[in-house]
Amino acid sequence: MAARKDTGGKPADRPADRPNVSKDDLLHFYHEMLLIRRFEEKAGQLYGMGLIGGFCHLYIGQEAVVVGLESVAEEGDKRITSYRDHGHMLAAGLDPNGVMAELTGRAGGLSKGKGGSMHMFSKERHFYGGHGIVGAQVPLGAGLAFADKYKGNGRVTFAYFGDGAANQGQVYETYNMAELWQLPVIFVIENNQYAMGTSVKRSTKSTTLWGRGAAYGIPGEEVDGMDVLAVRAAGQRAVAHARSGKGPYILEIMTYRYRGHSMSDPAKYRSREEVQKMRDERDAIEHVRELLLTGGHATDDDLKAIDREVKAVVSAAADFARESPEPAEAELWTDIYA
Ligand SMILES: Cc1ncc(C[n+]2csc(CCOP(=O)(O)OP(=O)(O)O)c2C)c(N)n1
Ligand SMILES: [Mg+2]
Repeated sequence: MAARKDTGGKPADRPADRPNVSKDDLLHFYHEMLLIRRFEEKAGQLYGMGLIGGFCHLYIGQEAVVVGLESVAEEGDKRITSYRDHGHMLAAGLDPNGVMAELTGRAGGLSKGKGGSMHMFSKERHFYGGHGIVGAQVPLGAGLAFADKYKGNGRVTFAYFGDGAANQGQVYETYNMAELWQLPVIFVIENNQYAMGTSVKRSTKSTTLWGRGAAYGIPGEEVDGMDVLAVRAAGQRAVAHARSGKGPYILEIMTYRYRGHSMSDPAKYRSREEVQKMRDERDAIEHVRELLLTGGHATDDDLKAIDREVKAVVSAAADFARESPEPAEAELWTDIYA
């Protein structure tokens, strides 16, 4: 059974010499992670102004997970995730304007303003949601992989879920079937240490979540989710396994969300110091920034130019989301089953 542990530590202590990472890769990671962070900060602001209604779960702090894994995905690979999905959509290449306008419930949104934060979808970019029921996307992800195996098209599916979801029965039924049928699916546990206000330690006796795959014959590993290079390296191993017909693989990616569970979370279950310590010592964007600067790959001015470009994209998305019209009344009767 494959098993590997990353050592973690402060950004400066982490190995900078991981294979297969070029200057362009580092610049790309920096850009993508920053785009997600600034987008989410803007979404938080629009929510505060009353322009976004309903639920809104921000991804700030977890950016390296999806950016690292998207860097090993190939065209046609699929992804499916929970309600904490804005970052996954941006990393999959969905238009920030369409994502932001969906948050504000406008006609220009990816689901025509009828889905909101948790319910977006893009067949073109192989993004299959956005799911509000905890864990529901896990068997659906195996179903996507089943279809690809049936077609023999060499595609893999990334099925993302949280540490809280990892205690659900349907996850283990899925593990069994996925290994039995050797489905090309990568189960990605985004272990951000909390399920709403419940810490993993309070909810879970055996906290090595990836290790549970052993009961089904599925290999896996724990990954430092605050290090995009570690995520990419683990992603390469997982994809090589799944794409070569060896079946599923589990990545338990240790990460952290800086904001509350959703916009309405007072976050009384953890201390300010705990959050601040992660921000100060483990921030994934800061890590890549350091690698770029200390490696001589970019100057402070280069990075400032990227910051400006990202801010302009996000600001344009917010303008688009405010100016896009409300959905027409006739839309009540489209995209429905009966
Ligand atoms: C079946 C089900 N039970 C409960 C909820 C309420 N709920 C929404 S999010 C959540 C916590 C899930 O935590 P985790 O899987 O760790 O994901 P995270 O929010 O940390 O990304 C709960 C209990 C739900 N949406 N669906
Ligand atoms: Mg969680």
